[in-house]
Amino acid sequence: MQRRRFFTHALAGVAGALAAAPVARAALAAVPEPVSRTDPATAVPWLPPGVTGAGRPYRPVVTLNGWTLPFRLKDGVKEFHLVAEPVVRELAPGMVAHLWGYNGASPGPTIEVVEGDRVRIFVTNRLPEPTTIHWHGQRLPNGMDGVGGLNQPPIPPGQTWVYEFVARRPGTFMYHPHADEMVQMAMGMMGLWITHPRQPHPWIADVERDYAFLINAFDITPGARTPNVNTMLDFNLWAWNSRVFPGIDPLLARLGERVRVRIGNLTMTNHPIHIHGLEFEVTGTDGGPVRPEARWPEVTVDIAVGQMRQIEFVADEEGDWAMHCHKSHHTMGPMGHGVPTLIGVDHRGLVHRLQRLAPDWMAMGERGMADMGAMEMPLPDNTLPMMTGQGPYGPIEMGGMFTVLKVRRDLPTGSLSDPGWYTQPPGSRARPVEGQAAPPAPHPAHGAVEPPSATPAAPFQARKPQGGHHGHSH
Ligand SMILES: [Cu+2]
Repeated sequence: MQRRRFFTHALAGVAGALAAAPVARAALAAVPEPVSRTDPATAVPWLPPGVTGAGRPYRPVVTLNGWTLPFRLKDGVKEFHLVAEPVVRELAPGMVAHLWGYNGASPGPTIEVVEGDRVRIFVTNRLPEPTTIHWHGQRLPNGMDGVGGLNQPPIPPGQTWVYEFVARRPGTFMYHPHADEMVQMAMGMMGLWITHPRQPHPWIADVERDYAFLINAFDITPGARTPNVNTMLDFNLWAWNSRVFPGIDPLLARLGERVRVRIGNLTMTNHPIHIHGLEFEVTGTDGGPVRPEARWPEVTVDIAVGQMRQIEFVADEEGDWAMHCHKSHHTMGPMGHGVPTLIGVDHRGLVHRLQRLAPDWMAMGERGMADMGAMEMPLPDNTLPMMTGQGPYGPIEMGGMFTVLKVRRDLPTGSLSDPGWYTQPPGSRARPVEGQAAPPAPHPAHGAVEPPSATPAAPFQARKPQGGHHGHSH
């Protein structure tokens, strides 16, 4: 199979070859040449150049840490080519995962069309087992719905099949396999589908920024690269578009811009997505746009398994605003489930005895886990820390489903280049109060506070740090 690298800064070249050059060889072939991209950076969105045969012009969606699949226009039909295949995905700097995806990446590229478009999607199966694609949320003929065994036989390895239907209603949708589904989704097979309205729609606002991502999760044993595909609930990597903090790009908006964020959940649990600093409304779901009189303000939206939520806000407050899943273990990197709670447990005698044998040993977790965000713990290769990320004022102590919404007065229109950290106006940041030092809380081991009930039987936890952290032990 021929591969074409998808250069984000040479979009016109790719687009020209695929969409606007009817005499090009690719345009005459029975199946469009697949386009592949492995770079995990957010791509400048792809806009079809001069396509008038189908659909009105639209403002393209920005796929967070992803990209949009170019199409070829053939006799008024938008033709796409998806290749289901093994991929190597960087989840964040320092960790790659061996996943399955589409066209070089997990998730696969975003498909973006206009209401009323006739769409033809070629699907080549380069996996070692059969697959299908289900077009979640679409109105389509039953034989195009992609449930293996029910709507079609599964696509055997090595074959290319074709789906064809009209994108009948505007909205936010997704695609994923409906064959060996638990395995194939646990391996990262999924993608977004955006259908823009053909006419100005009373319930669909024009926005200056339109972001989209899928929530997904993996269970990868620290040190390993391939997900455990039989895991049902105990996932340890909580991702947006197969990226985890600090690998998730920030969402950018200029002060006063109207912003839409489209989020779909293909994990096995719900995710309450929370944005700091402003309020939003849910303006649509995978069932369609929400009538304006049926909306209410929120700062957190719970997205259940298999749901999509489209939220909108006006970015009218400057700053760096946290945006994250509100389940606190979903904003952490991989951790062992066997770590006991040690807050309030006095390790001093034990640490002294251990240190006579090994001077570097230290106790961990006695005062909470925040130390872990600051120290460089020795980790297995290809493993991310539990808590990480440096902000302008120190460690952010996050991982997993966390990023930053950056609202700036001077951001250029449509710019996707990170403006750096926000400069707070003088005197507008929380500050210490002089001369008000509080005495430390009494140590619970000396009787002031009940230790957590789970701790008496818990084994002692110790980690050998790299140099320079001796001050943490007693
Ligand atoms: Cu979550």
